[in-house]
Amino acid sequence: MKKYKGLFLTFEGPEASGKSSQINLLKEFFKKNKIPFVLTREPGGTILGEKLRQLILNKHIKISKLEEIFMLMAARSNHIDKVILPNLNKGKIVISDRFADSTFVYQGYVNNFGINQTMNLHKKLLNNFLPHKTFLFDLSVTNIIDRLKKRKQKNKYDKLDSNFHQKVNLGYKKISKNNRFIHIDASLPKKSIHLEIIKHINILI
Ligand code: ATM
Repeated sequence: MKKYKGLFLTFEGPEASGKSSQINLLKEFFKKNKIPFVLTREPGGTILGEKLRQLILNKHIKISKLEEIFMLMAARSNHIDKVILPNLNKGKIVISDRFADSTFVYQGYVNNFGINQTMNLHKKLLNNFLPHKTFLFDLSVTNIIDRLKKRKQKNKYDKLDSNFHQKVNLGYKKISKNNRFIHIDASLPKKSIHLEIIKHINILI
């Protein structure tokens, strides 16, 4: 990441872990402090990516595991070229709500494609392009399910199945054994999580 002027940060974690509300709080912080930033998400972030997102997350459309991975990687390739790299080259902070780690966990581990196999594809197809740092939101399965019960099911991965969430958590545990990851206790109050994230960002910029 050193070769880019900007900073690429991603937010990862299980469903209902509060990533999106923290990204919103961060947006206000960047605005207030006049820090140039771009917020984006995966799957999505570009016209092509958002169209693929609709297909990937649609409960009624049957796609195979391999097709899903190819669609995610196609969306990611477009996202990197059209949004992430241009903004990093302008010196901005790029924040993505999910990125490649989600594929390693959801497709590689949970859907059994294989973590290593998925990482190898990422290396070959996307030049192993990874974030500078990743905020990983840790939340217990009980808390995930409690929070999900309070909201409507949004997509095919948003389900109240404790085995599924357990596997997601285990997947994240397996891939996060290096210092790119900053673990966030997602059960803490919103405000203290926000302050913790800002503390890290102030060190990085
Ligand atoms: P968000 O709700 O955080 O936007 O995520 C949408 C879903 O996309 C998420 N599961 N849920 N709910 C995980 C899924 N996803 C993958 O399965 N693989 C990926 O590579 C990405 C980026 C997301």
